[in-house]
Amino acid sequence: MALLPILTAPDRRLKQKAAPVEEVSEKIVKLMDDMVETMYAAPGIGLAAPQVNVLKRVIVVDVENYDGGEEHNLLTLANPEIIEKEGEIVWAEGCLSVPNFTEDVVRAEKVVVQALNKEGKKIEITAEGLLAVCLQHEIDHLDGQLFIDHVSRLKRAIILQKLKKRKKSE
Ligand code: GNR
Ligand code: NI
Repeated sequence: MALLPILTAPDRRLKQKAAPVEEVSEKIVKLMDDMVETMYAAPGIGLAAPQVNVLKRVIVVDVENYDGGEEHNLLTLANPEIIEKEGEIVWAEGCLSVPNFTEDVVRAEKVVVQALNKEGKKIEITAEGLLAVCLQHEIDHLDGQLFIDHVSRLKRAIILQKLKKRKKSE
């Protein structure tokens, strides 16, 4: 297993659409394992492959990873798709690719997600609350979207300017 570096905004590689996985091959399983290790180390409750500079539709999620500890409720998914959504929820979201900022984002309160699991089997996940929020956040990454794309233009501009300044001073 290996820790992967996480891209931070602004970065055009975070704006690209990721390609579907054709088969959950050994290579994809290795990517999933490295992403899980990277997510827990960060610590984060989710991670999408484009954040580690791999343009494939792979995400990992564990919303019980509050303390960056052990595996609690881990999902490792390829080609996740929202097939049903319902209701509205506002959550103060953060992102490992937008470090040290949080903003309220409106999402669906409940979602049903179809995906391939680590064994390559087609599964369906019914989620609500934080898990639903996190799945939508990760699937957004696969389409080149960050949570700041869901806030006002002014807020987004301020955050991006601060991120740029921070990058320059590094
Ligand atoms: O660690 C994370 N926390 C979080 C909090 C609220 C809503 C979404 C998230 S996902 C984020 C990790 C991340 O950047 N995943 O892409
Ligand atoms: Ni994110």
